[in-house]
Amino acid sequence: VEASIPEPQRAAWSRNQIQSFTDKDGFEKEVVRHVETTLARSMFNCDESAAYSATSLAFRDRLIKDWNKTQQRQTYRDTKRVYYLSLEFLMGRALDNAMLNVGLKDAAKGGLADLGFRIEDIIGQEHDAALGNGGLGRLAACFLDSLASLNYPAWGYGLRYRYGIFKQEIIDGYQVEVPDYWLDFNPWEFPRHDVTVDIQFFGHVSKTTKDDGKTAAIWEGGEIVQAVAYDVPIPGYDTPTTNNLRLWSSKASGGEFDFQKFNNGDYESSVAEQQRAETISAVLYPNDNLERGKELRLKQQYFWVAASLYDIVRRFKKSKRGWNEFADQVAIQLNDTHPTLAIVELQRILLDIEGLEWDVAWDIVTKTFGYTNHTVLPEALEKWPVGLVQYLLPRHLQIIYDINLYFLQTVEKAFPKDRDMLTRVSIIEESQPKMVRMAHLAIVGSHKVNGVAELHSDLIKTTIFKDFVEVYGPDKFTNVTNGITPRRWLHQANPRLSELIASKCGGNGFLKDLTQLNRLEAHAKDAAFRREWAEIKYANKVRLAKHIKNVTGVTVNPAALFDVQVKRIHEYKRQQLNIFGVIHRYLTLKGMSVEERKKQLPRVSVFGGKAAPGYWMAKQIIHLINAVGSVINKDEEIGDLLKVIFLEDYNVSKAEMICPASDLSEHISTAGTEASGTSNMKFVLNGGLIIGTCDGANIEITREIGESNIFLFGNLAEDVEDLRHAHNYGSHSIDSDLEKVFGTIESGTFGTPHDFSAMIAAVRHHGDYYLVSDDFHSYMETHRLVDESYRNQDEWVSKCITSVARMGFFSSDRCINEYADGIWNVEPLVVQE
Ligand code: Z15
Repeated sequence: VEASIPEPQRAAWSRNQIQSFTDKDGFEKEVVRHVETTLARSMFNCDESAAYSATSLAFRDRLIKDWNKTQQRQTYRDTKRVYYLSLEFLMGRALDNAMLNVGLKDAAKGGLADLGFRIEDIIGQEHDAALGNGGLGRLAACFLDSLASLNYPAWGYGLRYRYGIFKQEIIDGYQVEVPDYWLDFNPWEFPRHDVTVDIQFFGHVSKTTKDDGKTAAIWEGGEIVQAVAYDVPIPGYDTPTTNNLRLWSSKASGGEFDFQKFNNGDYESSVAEQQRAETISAVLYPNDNLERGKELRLKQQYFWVAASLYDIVRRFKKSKRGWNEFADQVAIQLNDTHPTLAIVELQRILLDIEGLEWDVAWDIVTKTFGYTNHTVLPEALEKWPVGLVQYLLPRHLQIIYDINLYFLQTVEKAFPKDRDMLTRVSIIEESQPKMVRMAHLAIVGSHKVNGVAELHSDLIKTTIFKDFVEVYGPDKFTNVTNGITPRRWLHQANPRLSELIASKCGGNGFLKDLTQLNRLEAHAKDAAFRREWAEIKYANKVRLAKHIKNVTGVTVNPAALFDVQVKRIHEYKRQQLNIFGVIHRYLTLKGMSVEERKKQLPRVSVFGGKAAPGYWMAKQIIHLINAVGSVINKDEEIGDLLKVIFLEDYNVSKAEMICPASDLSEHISTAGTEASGTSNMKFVLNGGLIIGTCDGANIEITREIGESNIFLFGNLAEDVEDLRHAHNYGSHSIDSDLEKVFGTIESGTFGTPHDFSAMIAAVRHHGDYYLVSDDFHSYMETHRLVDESYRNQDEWVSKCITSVARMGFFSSDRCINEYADGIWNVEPLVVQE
């Protein structure tokens, strides 16, 4: 169809395209047009929801043009493209981001005001796109923003879950999960019913002899599920580049109904079959840093990977290049091991369908893939039972065995007679049942493996992947420290601070070159600047205080120190350490005279985060936080001196309100367990300080901003193993202050003590794996330092300004440029306007 339209005609059409709005009046006209035609409503009953829809549609129209042009440009120039495969994209809201990136937020603000709306209320109408669990999914979203903003030809590939991460409600202090049905009205996605891929499952493999006498494998039988593409435009900031995020949705192949069955009167089973197919993309697995080995999850992985690879190969073939150029045109990044089957699938395509020789194909495969590891926690490392893979993907299992065979042969040559080495590095774990180790497969099938912060990248080389460093040498392993997009996490989340920074940094250039923040450093000692800075922080705290009042009914004093820990609830992240610390603080206040109390600094401890629905201990932690809050918050003796808030349903849009309002945030994981952390960066960039352990990116943040600007405490990663050993085989004495906390819980102060006995037992009797007791004293001492430091507001605010000035390194732009240089070998596609 495309080719049959003569070029002059096409050129004429593109010249005559309707021009998008460029100002307030143009915007208003578009809103009215969309309300009255697209939405078929009258302006007389245009409510906030309709205004949101129409505003989104107006901006969407603008994006579509840039998006089309970007795709045309990338096709025409045909340079190397990056494909970012991620099972999660935690995008949050799109409208505000689109307005800022396109640069017409002020026009929209004025236009909406004319129509009687406040822009914040309209932005607030949007439902978060929450197709992710936490850090890993949000990192993918930040990467898409940077890829587009830096003009890289890049695609994201993911799954279009009908249900994203569940909504969390807190009922009687307990987490209750509610389904997140988010697709009701989503102007940001475009169904591509013409872009579909048939995906095969089950069946069997037979051998056939080809014309040249060689044998080839044929995978036949089984069932087919159809993948349908849904495209989401990803606008870059201050550039016309608008990339594509392609999400796959599953449906039964062969249309709406199986008419054969339908006509045979088997209506019900034909509908049932359709529903079974749709189940594949129905729901995001709500586990963060935990793999549960469910069959449907493996189906999701293959469905998404196979559809994406088909699409990538189809696009490559359009260029009419030879296979020897594939890896020069295509870089595929595996976000964790979830898409590792892509390695096997590409090898299958090249071998079985394109007829390449094994070695030729394998060379292409390994040059194409890069693998990012995000955790060393053993419970998060993916393994699939061999039997399950055999049943679901029989041909892939054969290929995995062959990959393993050739790999082990090379290992054997390098390490003759080292049986243990072979057992350790094998892709197949010889356990009962046998398992496919996805991380091993990902390493063997990629040319680079990276961790996400320096400590983490060192740890994977010395622990879980140690043997592979011996096999491949150290150069295959590298570090790319995570980053965040300053567009969303500063400019959008904290517009007033962004504006103040711009006034001292020579305009908005810092949003694209975050190192320009260093121009702020000179102003840290300027009293007037500090006042403006502090005033903005205070206003952000007032806003959060209002939200807290609205959703919990608790009044908090915005002048208090806001101490925030928001992230997934996990024992390794140690929210239990925080709440034990809060109880200790409460006991200390209760033990004081009225006079003494008056001298104390008021605090608000804010918690937020979801527990995986099956993670019982994490749910107990949430319960304890709420139980403690409900006692302390109504203790009149304590009043403003201490409040404990659990904010329900923490998500991206709430993070955008919370980060700018924090004075102190907690990043207190057991050393060596948090691969990087990224909210630590968000909080510092918004002018808050950190209390944290020497873990993940905290270490590099400290190096950048200076030791005097961060509150570090606790044992080091290198000591963790010995401490754990001592707990289990030596004597294990619990910190005496922590014992007092336990005693208070056990006395029933916060409700039925039995509810919390498992949390206490984990420390006292079950080896205290996360070193809560070992770090408790140093944690409390460090909190005392925080109080002392906060009393000197001039010094505190200069610390905050200095820290922000030194945060340039943590932009996801820097991070993406490192991937582009060191792993993908791709260049930006310069846009000539
Ligand atoms: C996840 O959110 C992370 C790692 C994982 O293995 C899974 Cl399954 C989910 C997080 C890390 O815990 C966090 O430290 C890191 O900052 C983030 O990925 C992005 O790299």
